Amino acid sequence: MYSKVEESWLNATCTAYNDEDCTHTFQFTRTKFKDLCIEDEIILWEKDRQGKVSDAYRGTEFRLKANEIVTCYNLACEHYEAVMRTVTSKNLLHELQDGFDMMRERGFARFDLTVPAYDKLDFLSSPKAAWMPIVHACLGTDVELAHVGCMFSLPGSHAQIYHQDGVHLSEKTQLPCHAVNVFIPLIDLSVANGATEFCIGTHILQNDAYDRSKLETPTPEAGVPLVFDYRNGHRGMGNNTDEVRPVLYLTYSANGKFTDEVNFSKRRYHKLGEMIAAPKSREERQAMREGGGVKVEEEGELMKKGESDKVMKTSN
Ligand SMILES: O=C(O)CCC(=O)C(=O)O
Repeated sequence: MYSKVEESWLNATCTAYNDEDCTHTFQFTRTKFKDLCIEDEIILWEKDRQGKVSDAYRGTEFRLKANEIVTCYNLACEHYEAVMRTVTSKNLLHELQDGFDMMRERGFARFDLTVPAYDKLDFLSSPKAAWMPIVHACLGTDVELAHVGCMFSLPGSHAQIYHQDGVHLSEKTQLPCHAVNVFIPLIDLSVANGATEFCIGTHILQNDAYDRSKLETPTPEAGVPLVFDYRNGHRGMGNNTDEVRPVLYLTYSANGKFTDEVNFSKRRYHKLGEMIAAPKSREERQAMREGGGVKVEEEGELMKKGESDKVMKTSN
């Protein structure tokens, strides 16, 4: 991860984890960019990086917990279904390509979801979240969580066009990192399900072109965060499995330094408006019928009176 001090990479190693207050301790080392071979870029993920990433870092603590992964996964799926149901019911499929505030297309069969329920999940926005020491080391103490979303790649999605999420803030000099993305896969990533491909070193000014010799495709397990400079070139690969591939992401910026008006603009996208509720399941309908204890009694009464036609109405 390129960071504040001159042109250097920042390597982070988790050396301790405190069970009581759930905090992580990291040891940071810096290497001058000019002294490096390309393998030294740190994009953080679970896999061993030539001994730089300690066992502690690879431990189970440095990731979302299993129940948190399931919660985020289910919320993303429910949100995707709710948006698609609403878009279909409101006859707005033709507007999907332009994007809605709640969901934007990012390539064939790949959607960027804004899941409102994620805003209420404290474990995502917590200053004690496992990835925060790294975020602070890159951006300084004063950081803002600018956006939380989910990249929802459907079975059969295509590889994306190579891109950077944000531009350099200066065209002339290489400035320190002003924003990072934290990607957290909600299933184990693999080449088959379309792990994100990164082009190492492309966050350096005038070094941003796609270069096959600089490609890395980390395959972290579910819940393991992957932190990268907002200017780093990358693309989501195609999903050739029959399972959706949701990747939660958090965008942090150095406070006051940067607001992304392109990706997260409220004005740019159509508002989807009120969501259309899902039809009730068989179980819910059954529960409603049974829950209406009064109705059951009434039904009994009505039956006695031989008014069976009214019974039919109340019980359906
Ligand atoms: O889905 C992915 O793996 C990456 C998505 C992405 O980079 C984007 O849409 O900007």
